[in-house]
Amino acid sequence: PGGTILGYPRIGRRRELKRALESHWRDAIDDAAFHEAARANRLADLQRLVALGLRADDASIPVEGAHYDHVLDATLTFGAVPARLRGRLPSGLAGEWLLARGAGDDVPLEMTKWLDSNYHYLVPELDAASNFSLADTRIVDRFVEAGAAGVHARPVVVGPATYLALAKGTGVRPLDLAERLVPAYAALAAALAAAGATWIQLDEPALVADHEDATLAELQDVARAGIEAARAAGLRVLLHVGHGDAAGRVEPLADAVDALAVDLVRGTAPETDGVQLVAGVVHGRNVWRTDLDAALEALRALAERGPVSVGTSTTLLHVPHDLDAEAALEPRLRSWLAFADQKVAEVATLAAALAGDVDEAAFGAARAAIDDRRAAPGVHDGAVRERLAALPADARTRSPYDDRAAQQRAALELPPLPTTTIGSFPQTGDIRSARARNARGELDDAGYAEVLRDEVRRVVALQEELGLDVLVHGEPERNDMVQYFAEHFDGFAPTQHGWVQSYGSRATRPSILWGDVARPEAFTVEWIAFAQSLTDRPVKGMLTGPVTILAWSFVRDDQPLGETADQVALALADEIADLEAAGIRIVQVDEPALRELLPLRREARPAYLDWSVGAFRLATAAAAPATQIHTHLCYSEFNTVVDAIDGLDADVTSIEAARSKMEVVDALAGHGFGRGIGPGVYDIHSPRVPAREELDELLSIATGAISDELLWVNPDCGLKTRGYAETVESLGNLVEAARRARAAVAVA
Ligand code: THG
Ligand code: ZN
Repeated sequence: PGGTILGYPRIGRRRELKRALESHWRDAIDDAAFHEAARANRLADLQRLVALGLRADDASIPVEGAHYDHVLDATLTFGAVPARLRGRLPSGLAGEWLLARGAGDDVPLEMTKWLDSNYHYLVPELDAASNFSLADTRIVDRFVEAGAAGVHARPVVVGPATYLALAKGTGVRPLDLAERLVPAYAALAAALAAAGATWIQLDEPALVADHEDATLAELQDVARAGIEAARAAGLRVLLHVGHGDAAGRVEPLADAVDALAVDLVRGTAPETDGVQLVAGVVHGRNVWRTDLDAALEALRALAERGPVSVGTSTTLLHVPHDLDAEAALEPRLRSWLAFADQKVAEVATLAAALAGDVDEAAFGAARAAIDDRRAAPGVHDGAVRERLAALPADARTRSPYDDRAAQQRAALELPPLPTTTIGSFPQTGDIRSARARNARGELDDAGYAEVLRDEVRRVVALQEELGLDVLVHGEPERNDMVQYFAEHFDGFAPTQHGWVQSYGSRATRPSILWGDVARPEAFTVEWIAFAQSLTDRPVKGMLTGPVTILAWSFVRDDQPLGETADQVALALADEIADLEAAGIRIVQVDEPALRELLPLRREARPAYLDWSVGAFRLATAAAAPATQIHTHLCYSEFNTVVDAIDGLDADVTSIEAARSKMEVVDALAGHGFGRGIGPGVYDIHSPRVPAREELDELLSIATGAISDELLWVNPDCGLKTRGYAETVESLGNLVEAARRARAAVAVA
């Protein structure tokens, strides 16, 4: 093929799929109406891809089109029903939603991040009795559907090695199930071939992650078995290994495949002479316009070695649909950008150029945009750069913890085992609708601010009544914990329609970090100080940390991430200084994405941890010793980053622990973690109210392992997605449990 992409956003240009999903979930539309909406959305995307210049007749266009998640699609396709639901999973959409969302006592499949992205997939749940077959024909049906619309498409499915590598096994090692799984791939391939398919795309990103040598060899064998099964059925196979460097990982498979799609943005071309290479020169993860000159040069060099076609470095699932929807973006910034549709056009332009047909206008425009960006005001801000260059040697160092802790104890006078929450309180329909009315101009700024202040009053009063020790203002003014900061910093631009799927029907609008970052004026102080004026108990200032702000934005690609992170850190340091000046004694700087950006490859981790931990320390080190710095991390895989968490040097760290029954406290104790720690005592991901016995049990595990002076009592995470009824009851139980634990500790 001339040019191709490895995948395309599925949520719809105006989030049509989100609306269809949520309507179906609340029974506002029936199965037929849902299927029709999903079909219309898939066909609109196919037509768009043809209009943008991909060929409709030669399998250049991928078709995937999941309702909720492509890993869930594989689970359903191969009938990998979890043991706990075997024999009673409803058919059709009801079964799909049960796996995705749970119902009653049936919990959903676990959700986790797809590689190093902000996309969450549903984890296959396998056991020794797991069996696989072609149980569902959605992948075949979507190929046929595309054909009826005039597109001879390329079906896409997660390959067997990656499917098993991403799965969770109970009583079985998932990779040991490969011999049972591969025949199901053979059945799928046969069905596709019978329906007229000529190619299949097998996605095997697990091949580029970090593995023991033996495991890597095993993954390669399983990937090969999947490829051979598809070829035996008469299909040609495009093996896609994006999200990192495929060199050194895919060479043993080169003789088995018909084409190999590799990520040339983050990796290098493997030595696979003679194999058709789909060269991923157009970045699938960021939003910057491609340097077409450089890309064409790279393509021509590869073409000397063997057959080459043009591709994206990964699926385009991780970027928004269309830059043309962004009417409010500053035109100069817009000229530097490419969203999914613009990237498809770049692929087409490069494919034509590689074939000898160079569109001088397109190349000229790309060149001009790149030159313009380099020299544009704001991209390099002298004041920001001078400040960073002049940092003193101790800019990342606070005074010793013991000194700080003594000063904080005197300033805060908290009881042992202090209680607090993570920061956000439920975002009620009233708040969301006030924000929407304010955006539409139907509610003026003063009226909107009054709605928000009322909510802060309510949240503070509620926390006092419940008897919490360290209060929060509840964050009603924030749409999103990153976008809100981007909106108040120089160097960032928010988007209007730049939605990117996070999981299921949920999406975020990552902001574009295009220039040097600074904070023109304080923006959280007004809210925190207002909340503090309502109570004598300490109110925490709430900030999002530099690593998380980078992880959940589209970040400039013209300087190392560490430099950008330091700029964000100084902007946050300015905000902390203003909070302190306003009398705030505790500041929390959340880093839920610290783990997410951790490189897949072990050898890249020390450098990452160095800049990420360094940026957090730069943001917080200028705080007075008496100011207590908290941080919050949203995951339980504590072991992988325990040294980094220690390195943050926060006074108090809260962390998810309830779902894993406090497993982390052993890791903490083992590590000798010597600062404040709040392992979450209840899971906020479900509306369940934790019972008294559960809280007592978790707290006794915590008090057994952690010294009384260091232990805090808090939920697992923020309460933004919860309702008020269960929140009040759960927090009431939490405060009671803390009191009982205090009494027990005092006796001991
Ligand atoms: N903010 C950002 N990225 C994130 C999270 C976040 N990534 C990881 C995690 N949290 C993802 N979780 C969610 C949870 C809820 C929603 C999105 C991601 C969500 N989105 C609304 C929706 O799709 O309807 C839109 C919210 C809005 O108006 O901005 O509910 O917290 N950046
Ligand atoms: Zn959290």
